[in-house]
Amino acid sequence: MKKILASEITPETIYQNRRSFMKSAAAGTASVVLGSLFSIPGSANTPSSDKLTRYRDIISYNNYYEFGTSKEDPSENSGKFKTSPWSVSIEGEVEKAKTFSYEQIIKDFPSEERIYRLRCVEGWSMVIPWMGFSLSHLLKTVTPTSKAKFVEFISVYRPEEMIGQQSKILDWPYREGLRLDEAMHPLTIMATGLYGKNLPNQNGAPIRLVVPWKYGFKSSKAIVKIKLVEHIPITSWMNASPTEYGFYSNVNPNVSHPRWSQATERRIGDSFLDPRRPTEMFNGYAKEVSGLYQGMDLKKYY
Ligand SMILES: Nc1nc2c(c(=O)[nH]1)N[C@H]1C(S)=C(S)[C@@H](COP(=O)(O)O)O[C@H]1N2
Ligand SMILES: [Mo]
Repeated sequence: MKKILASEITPETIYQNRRSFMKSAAAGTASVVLGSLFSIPGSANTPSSDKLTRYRDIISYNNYYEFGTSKEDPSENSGKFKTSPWSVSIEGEVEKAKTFSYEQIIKDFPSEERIYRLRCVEGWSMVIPWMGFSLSHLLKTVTPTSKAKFVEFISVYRPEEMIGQQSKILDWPYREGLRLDEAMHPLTIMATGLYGKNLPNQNGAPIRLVVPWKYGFKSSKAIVKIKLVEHIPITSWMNASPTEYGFYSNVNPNVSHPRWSQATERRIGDSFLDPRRPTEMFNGYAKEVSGLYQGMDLKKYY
């Protein structure tokens, strides 16, 4: 047998081996399990048959302004960030506000694999095997009131540990928002890991949002508070540049950003000789989510 060098054992190798093992172990009895776990469209696979982005690219090419504005800053500056203890409070227009410890979340809401493409408005994309669970499960436990129309996501504010928060590049803490029905959609997840491991700090540890049909910036990292509200929230990006960033931010090849075309994208890991790939409407989830925007002018509500 060929000896495998330690340097050849990448997270991808381990992950792929474990996946094929789980698949064969499940093959006999799993129709029930698979039926329930993977019944959500797109939950088991990306809409296209895209190759997974390499682990080392996913953890070294990041946007996370709390740790600096260039792509390598988050991996270089987030090593000392403390993700334990951690808790997430859910409050606002709810019957019973709650604060969950990270451990409680892991126990109450089992994570499953979701392979989603993350497309940044800057024009690049990755294919990431997330571990996570539908946000709707978490929101149902607090029972939103009839006034709850939007959900606000507030990331951690800790300038002593987050060097980027020492300057006013954004109005800290980072804030994002969704309409309640978008937040309740089964494709919207709270992610706790990737490649079968806990989230690295630079990818939003210990827990982040992932909304696969919206641009990457809607997927907030290091969330500490989720607030259900009656009125449309102002997000950090809208506040920084209202002409460039709207509330909806759905992936849409037909509506361009003032600085970057949204018609095509460069897949991270491709060579610069490879052609850019066409961007898909709603990042490939048109079938699942276009109903949420029936009758809306998506050029106006960008
Ligand atoms: N708290 C916080 N969340 C954030 C950001 C950020 O600066 N701060 N950047 C966003 C942007 S612009 C993108 S493209 C994605 C990148 O996620 P990734 O680094 O895991 O690929 O995170 C989003 N979430
Ligand atoms: Mo982004």
